[in-house]
Amino acid sequence: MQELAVRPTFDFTSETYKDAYSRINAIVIEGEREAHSNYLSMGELLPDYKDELVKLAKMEKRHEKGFTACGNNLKVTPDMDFAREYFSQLHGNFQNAYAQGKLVTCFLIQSLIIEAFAIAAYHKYIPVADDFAKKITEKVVQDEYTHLNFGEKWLQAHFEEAKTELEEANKQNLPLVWKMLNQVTDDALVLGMEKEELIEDFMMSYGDALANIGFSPRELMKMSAYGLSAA
Ligand code: PL3
Ligand code: FE2
Ligand code: FE2
Repeated sequence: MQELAVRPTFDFTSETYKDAYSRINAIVIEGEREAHSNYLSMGELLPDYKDELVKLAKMEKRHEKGFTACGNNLKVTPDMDFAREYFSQLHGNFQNAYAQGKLVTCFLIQSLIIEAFAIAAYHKYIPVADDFAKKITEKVVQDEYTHLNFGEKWLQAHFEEAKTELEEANKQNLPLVWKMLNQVTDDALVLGMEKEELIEDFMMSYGDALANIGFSPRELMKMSAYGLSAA
């Protein structure tokens, strides 16, 4: 018997769908907007890589535009106040780190945590998205790998000096990810994205990144699950 690909269908015009979308879409738009500004900030701390970081920032600007179009296409108004509040703690931590010149912490927050978070969300969204959003998200997720990879490479090259700060920054910021995930579990489910699968995908990218940077399997297991029991 031939197997049929099962693709759940959603009523993209229902009020329930649009209501959940108004928050998830806003989070994604705000995340892309902050990513743009974070890469520009990192370029200030790292003059040698400024051109490259400005390039990454421009990609984030394009992502922001793409996801704004996705909301428009579904006639959804993104709840940007909700999204700003949603990111406020993580963004505050980034800005503090930047103000103190703590580049390693900036890398961990933006290029590892936020990019792995985005990759998990986009991966799980693609199979359940409307056709318009699907095309856009497929392109975006490729870029996010480039971003994660950039962070990985830089941290790998500076592993010895960066290790302690990475562990500290992980401790401070990873619990926020689980908290943020819990805040959107219900909305994500309306869009067809399951919490357990999001966690799994996040752990894969984040754990792989930590391994590539130089952490031992034991260290990275401990680090990538930090604070997860509260989720
Ligand atoms: C940077 O390039 C992009 C930043 C965008 C962040 C998007 C976050 C989307 C969150 C909605 C679903 C929760 C996924 C949780 C994964 C642990
Ligand atoms: Fe992005
Ligand atoms: Fe990115």
